[in-house]
Amino acid sequence: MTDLDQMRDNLLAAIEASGGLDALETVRVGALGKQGTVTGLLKTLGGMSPEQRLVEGPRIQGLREAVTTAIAEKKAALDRADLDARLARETLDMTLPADGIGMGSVHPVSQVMDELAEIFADLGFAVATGPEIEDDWHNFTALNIPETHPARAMHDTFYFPEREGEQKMLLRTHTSPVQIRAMKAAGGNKPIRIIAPGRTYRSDSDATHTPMFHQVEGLVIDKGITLGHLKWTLETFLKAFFERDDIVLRLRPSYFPFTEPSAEVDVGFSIVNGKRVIGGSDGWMEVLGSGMVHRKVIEAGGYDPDEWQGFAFGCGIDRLAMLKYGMDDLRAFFDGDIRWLKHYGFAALDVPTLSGGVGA
Ligand code: 2NL
Repeated sequence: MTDLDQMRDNLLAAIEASGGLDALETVRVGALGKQGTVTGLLKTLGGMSPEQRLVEGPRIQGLREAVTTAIAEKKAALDRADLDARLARETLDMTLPADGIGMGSVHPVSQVMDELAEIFADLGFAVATGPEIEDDWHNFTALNIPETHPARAMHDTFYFPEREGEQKMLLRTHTSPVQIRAMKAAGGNKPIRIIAPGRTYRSDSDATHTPMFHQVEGLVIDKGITLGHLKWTLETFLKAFFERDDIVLRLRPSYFPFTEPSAEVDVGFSIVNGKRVIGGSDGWMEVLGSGMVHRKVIEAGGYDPDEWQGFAFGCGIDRLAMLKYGMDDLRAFFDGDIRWLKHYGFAALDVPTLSGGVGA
C-alpha cells in the first residue's frame, strides 16, 4: 500500500467516524482546507517534472475527489439523522381540542325585539323605525300632550340647545313619534298595522330606570276598530311571548293624553320558588299601557276621526326581557359586562320563530 492509499484509508475512516457536523468539519479543514494534508499534496504537483506530474496528478486529484465525495455523503447522512431526531422529538398532537373561537352573543334586548317582530308579523304587523332625535311636534304636540304636561319639563326630557326660528329638538321620550310619522306617510286613506321598537330617553336614573331604555309601541288604524280588537291582540301577543296558555288579562281604566279611553293592562302571575312568573293568578302585574287612539291624534296623523279608528299600546322591552328571562337588575343591561352577556345572551344563529318556539 502506497502512502497515498494509506492517507485515503485514514481520511475515509475519519470521515465515517465523525459523530456530528462539527467533527466532520474538522476533518474537512484538516484535509481540504488551506493548510490541509490533501491541499498540501496538490501543491507539490507544481515542483514535479512533467512525467512525474502525469503519474501523480491523477492519483492526487483522485484522492481529493474521493475525500470530497465522502464528506458530502457523510454530511447528507448527518443532516438526515438530525432531521429524524427533531421529527421524533417535536411531536404535534393533532387530537388535542382546538382553542375556542371567541363568539359573541345576542343581547337579550335584541332577542326580545326579534321575538316581538316575529310574533306581530304573524298578526300582520310591520316593523316601523324612525329618528331618535325628534322635534317637539312629533314627540308631544301631535300626541295631544299639552304644553303644561310634566313630561315636557326640562327635568324629564333631554332637550338640545334651542336655535332661533327652529323647532325645539329633543331625544324622543317614547316611540310614538315613529307612529305619527307612519300615519302621515300613509296619507290618511289606508289601514295601518305597525309595531315601533327602539331606544327612548328620559332624564331618570335609579335601580329601575336608566336614562336610555327600550320601548315597543303598537298601532292599528282602520275602520270599525274597537277595544275588543285591542284586548284580543294583546292577549294573543302575551300568550305567544310568554309561551303559556294560562295568561289572564285585566284592563284597568287609566289616562294617557293620546288615547281615549285608556287602559292599563295587568297580567296574572304565579309565585314559583319565591319568584314572580307570568301566568296563573296569584296576583296582578302591570305590563302594558293601551287605549283607543284619541281623535285629536288621529287627526294629527292626517286621518278623519269620524271615519277611522284605532288602538295603540306601549310597553318597556327591557322589562319584558326581565320578566321572561329572569334578570332582576335593569342597570346590568347596559354595563357591557362580558360575564353578564355570556350568561344572558343568546346564540347568534338561534333566530326566534313561532314554529320553533320564540323563546330560543
Ligand atoms: C306605556 C303606555 C302607551 C300609546 C302608548 C300611542 C301612540 C300613538 C297614538 C296613541 Cl301614535 N297612542 N301609544 C298608547 C297608550 C299607551 O304606552 O305605559 N308605555 C310604556
